[in-house]
Amino acid sequence: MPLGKLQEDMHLRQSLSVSSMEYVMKMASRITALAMLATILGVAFTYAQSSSAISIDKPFSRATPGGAKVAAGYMTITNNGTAADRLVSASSPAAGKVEIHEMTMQGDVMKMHQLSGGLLVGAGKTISLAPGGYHLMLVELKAPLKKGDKVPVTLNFEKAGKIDVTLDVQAIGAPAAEHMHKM
Ligand SMILES: [Cu+2]
Repeated sequence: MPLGKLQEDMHLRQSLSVSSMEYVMKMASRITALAMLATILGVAFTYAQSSSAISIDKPFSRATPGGAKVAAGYMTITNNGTAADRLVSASSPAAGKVEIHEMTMQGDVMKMHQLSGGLLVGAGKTISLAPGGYHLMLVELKAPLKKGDKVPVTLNFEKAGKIDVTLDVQAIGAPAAEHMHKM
């Protein structure tokens, strides 16, 4: 309430001979209402912040050899929240689509498959997307990736929502697993 209005209100009440005690009570209830409103806003603010429980570290990719239409995206995903979250999808203007993959050893052979249900990140857990394991797969690359390129990717989490990251493109040179991406 504007101060001017308060003063006017006070003046009016005094002129009407309302007991000062009643006036104090009325003001106290207004202040209580304001305090409650502040608390509600505070809770809403905290809730909004908790949607950023996910943090992403060191997102990177590697330069693609000539003609390759796919590239992998790596990063570390940490869930600082108290509830599990799930990376459900991703997209990038640099690729036709971005899939979430896992690479596993089957005997002597590295195989990868798409995680159609997304990638679960438990409360308080850190998951590494790294060569030889989980990774994003940028499919239908619009142009080859060169060392030094910055590739924007939007991650879409079930709870945290959309998080934009930038893949730092490093040199070709690659851990053994990398060439298996040529599908
Ligand atoms: Cu893959």
